[in-house]
Amino acid sequence: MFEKILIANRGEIAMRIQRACREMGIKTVAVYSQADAEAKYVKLADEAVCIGPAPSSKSYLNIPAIISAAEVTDAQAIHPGYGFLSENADFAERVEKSGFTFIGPRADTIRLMGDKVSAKEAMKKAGVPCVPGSDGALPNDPKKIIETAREISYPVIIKASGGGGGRGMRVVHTEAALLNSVSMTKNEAETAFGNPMVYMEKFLERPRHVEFQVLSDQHGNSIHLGNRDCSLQRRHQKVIEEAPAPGIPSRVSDKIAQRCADACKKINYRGAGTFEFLYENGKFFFIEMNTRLQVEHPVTELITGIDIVKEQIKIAYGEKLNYKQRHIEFKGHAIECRINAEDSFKFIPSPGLITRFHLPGGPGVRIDTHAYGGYTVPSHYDSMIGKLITFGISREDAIAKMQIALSEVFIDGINTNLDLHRDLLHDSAFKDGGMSIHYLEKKLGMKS
Ligand code: MV4
Repeated sequence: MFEKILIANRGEIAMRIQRACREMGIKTVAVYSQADAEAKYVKLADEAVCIGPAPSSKSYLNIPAIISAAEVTDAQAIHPGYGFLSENADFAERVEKSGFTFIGPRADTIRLMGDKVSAKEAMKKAGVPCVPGSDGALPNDPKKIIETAREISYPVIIKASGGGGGRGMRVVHTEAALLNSVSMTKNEAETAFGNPMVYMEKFLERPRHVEFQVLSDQHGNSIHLGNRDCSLQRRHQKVIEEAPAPGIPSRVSDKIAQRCADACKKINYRGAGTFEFLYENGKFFFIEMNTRLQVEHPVTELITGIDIVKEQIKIAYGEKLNYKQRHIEFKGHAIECRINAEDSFKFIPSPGLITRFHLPGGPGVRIDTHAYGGYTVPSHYDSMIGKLITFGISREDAIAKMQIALSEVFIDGINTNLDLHRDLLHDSAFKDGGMSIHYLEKKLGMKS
């Protein structure tokens, strides 16, 4: 096994990856910006290297600084976590060219999935059901664009191939608006992603966001770990996730999950991955694939008992998966609340000193956080300061545990979104389960 891994990330996920390494007897190297010099994950690591000033462009996104840190500490592999460089194909390539193992898919796979047109094409070919839409990128010919939209039927959505995660999209309701929308989206895509390619899909009006977790080793074995419902979101930021997605017949979900695992085999995928789908009227439609560890991975860990980070490390080292699909058992229900340093209803970020900090506990309660009383939340990064995850034998049980856990949490000195979570855990639509991606924004009065 690797003797030493460098973790190219910060915050709760740096702590999470360290824990997996420690269990496996692997030494850890933390990298940190000047703003994170006093952070818990820096103190807990076996070694730590400062990689630059506070702005992430100069630190957590600084590829040469991170590779140098791996060189000076003799790390053998680099775990990128999520965000930052985790889906940067050039980073993965430079890591491997420098002689380190990138804990994630090969650079060409990251590149394939980063381009949404090629990702969709690859998945369609591999037998994964996709949203009906244009055959690849839209051509320049206005007649052909109009014809494609008529075939799909309105409303349609124009998406930038270089976008994803909600960036570079435009909904079109009428033919009168079509060509202008296409050219605006192209222009924005060129500016934002340096790639003007756009594609067209049928716009699904009230879908749920349901994703599937997969693991794929370097010996042709691929398994799925079931699904997660991530529909409760605001401005493309997930707020609460859960596994399994409530109310979806297991025969429908299992079939799609198996298609995802089979697709991994076909494209020779390596590592952990997530297939994102829209789910509407009982049907799944693939939209994007994420080639990284996701924030919400703990809900899957709790219902399967599998440590996804340890699996990532074993796969990267070249080990075979220890499980066949038939060994994966799904048990109970898990819910995750993302705790952010921001106002509960105005969503204004609230960095600063946490004066008092009390966490809940008890059976079925998991907390992934780097925060503590006396910690100062820096203003330079994402506002998420931790995740509260509960596991119960049923969804109702997981909800009850979350309600109790939320009633025990106490964070003073900064504003948090805990009151939003307290509200949502008593919301009758949430308790019923299966809300669409628009539910939270409607409830908050944002009119999507
Ligand atoms: C869609 C869609 C409706 N129809 N595609 C937004 C993020 C990106 N991953 C894809 N997104 C969407 N694609 C079709 N054909 C609606 C969304 C969407 C969305 C998707 C998942 C989670 C939250 C969302 C919020 C707004 C829109």
